[in-house]
Amino acid sequence: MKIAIVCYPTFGGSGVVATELGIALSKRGHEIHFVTYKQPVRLALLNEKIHFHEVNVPDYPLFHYQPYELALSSKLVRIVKKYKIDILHVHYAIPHAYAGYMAKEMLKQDGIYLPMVTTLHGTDITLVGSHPFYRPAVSFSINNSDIVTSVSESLKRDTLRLFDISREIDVVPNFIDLSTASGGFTDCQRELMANDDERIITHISNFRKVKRIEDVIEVFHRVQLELPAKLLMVGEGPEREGAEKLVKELGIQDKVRFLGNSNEIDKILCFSDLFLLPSEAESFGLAALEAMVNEVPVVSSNAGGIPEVNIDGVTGYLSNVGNIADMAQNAIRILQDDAILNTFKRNAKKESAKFDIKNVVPLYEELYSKVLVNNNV
Ligand code: GMT
Repeated sequence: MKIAIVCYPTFGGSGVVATELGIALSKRGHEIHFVTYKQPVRLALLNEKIHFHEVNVPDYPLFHYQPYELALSSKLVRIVKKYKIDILHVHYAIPHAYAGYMAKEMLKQDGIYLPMVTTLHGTDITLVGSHPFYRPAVSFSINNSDIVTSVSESLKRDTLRLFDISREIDVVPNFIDLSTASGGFTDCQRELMANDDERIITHISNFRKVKRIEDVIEVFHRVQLELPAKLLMVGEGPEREGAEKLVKELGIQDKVRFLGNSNEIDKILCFSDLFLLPSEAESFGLAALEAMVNEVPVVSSNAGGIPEVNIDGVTGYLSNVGNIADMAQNAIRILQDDAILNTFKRNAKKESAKFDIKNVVPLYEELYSKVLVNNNV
C-alpha cells in the first residue's frame, strides 16, 4: 500500500508513534510518505520506501496567523495525485484530521477517493480538542474519518464522553519495537551519572503543566531523604525553569541533573532504576512503556490510560494524581531492596512485550485493508 502519514515531527508521544509506525510499515513493504512541517526527529534515513514531504507556509504580512492547515491540505492533494497514495493516516486530530478531510473533499472533485484513518493521541481530545473553540471542528473531523483509532480504552471513553460521536472507535495501543528498543547495551556507563551505592531515578517528558514536573521533584526529594539517589530530568518545556528553581529551594542541586532533549533515551534508561510519571492526564504513557522495555519499573499516577500500561504492584505502582507521599513511599518500597527491585525490573520488561510492534502494526494493516475493501478501492 502507499500510505501518507501526517504527524507532528517533534519529540514526544504522537510524533514518535507515527514515525515508528511509518518505519515499521516500510519494512513490511509499504511505501510511506510523511507529510509535515519538518523531518520527524526519529526519522533518520530516507529511502525508496520512506519519503518526507515538507509543508511550507509562506509568510504574508496580511496573515496574523499562518494558515498551516490550508498549506497541508493543498500539499496532500498534490502528493496523493503524484504518488497515487491509497490511504491517508493522520495522527493527532488538530488540525490534521480537519486538513485531511479538506484534502479528501478536494480530491473527490477530481474523482479520486482517499480513505482517511485518524488516530487520536490524547491532548487532541482531553485538553485542546475539547475546548469550545475547537470542539465542533474536532467532532466533525472524527465523524467524517473513515476509520478512527484511539491509543487506549481510556482515551476512547474520554472521546465518547467529550464529543458527540456517531461512529465506531477502534482501540489500537501504542507500541514499542522490542528488538531494538532496549538497545542491547552491555556497558551502561552508569558511573557517569551516579555512585555505585546510589539509585538512579528518571523522568522524561516535554515538561508541560500536565506532566506535574513539581511532583517529580517533590517525590524525589522525599526519596533521597531515605536512600542515596540521583534524579535525571530529560526533556525540555515550559515547566523546566520552575523545576530548576524548586530543586534549588529544596537544596538538592547536587542530586538532580537536567539533561535536555535526548535522542538517546535507551542509553539513559539503561542505567535507570525507576521511572517517575505523576501526570495529571495521560492517554497512554508511551514514556512509561519505553522505561518498562528497558527494565525500569514505573511509579506513576493512575491518570487516563496509564493503568493499561503500568500494572499496579507488578511493573510499578499507581497513585492518585498529586499524592506525592504515596508515590514517594512506593518508590522507596521498590528501591530499598535489590531483590524487590529486580523482581519489578523483570516484570516491567515482561509486561512491555504485550505492546511489541510485531503485534500492533498488523492491527493497523487490517484496518487499512478493511477501509479499502469497504470502499472497493
Ligand atoms: O504527552 C504529551 O504531552 C505529548 C502527547 C502528544 O500529543 O504527542 O502525548 C500523547 O500521545 C502519546 C502517544 O499516543 C501518549 O503516550 C501520551 O500519553 C499522550 N499524552 C497525554 O495524553 C497527555
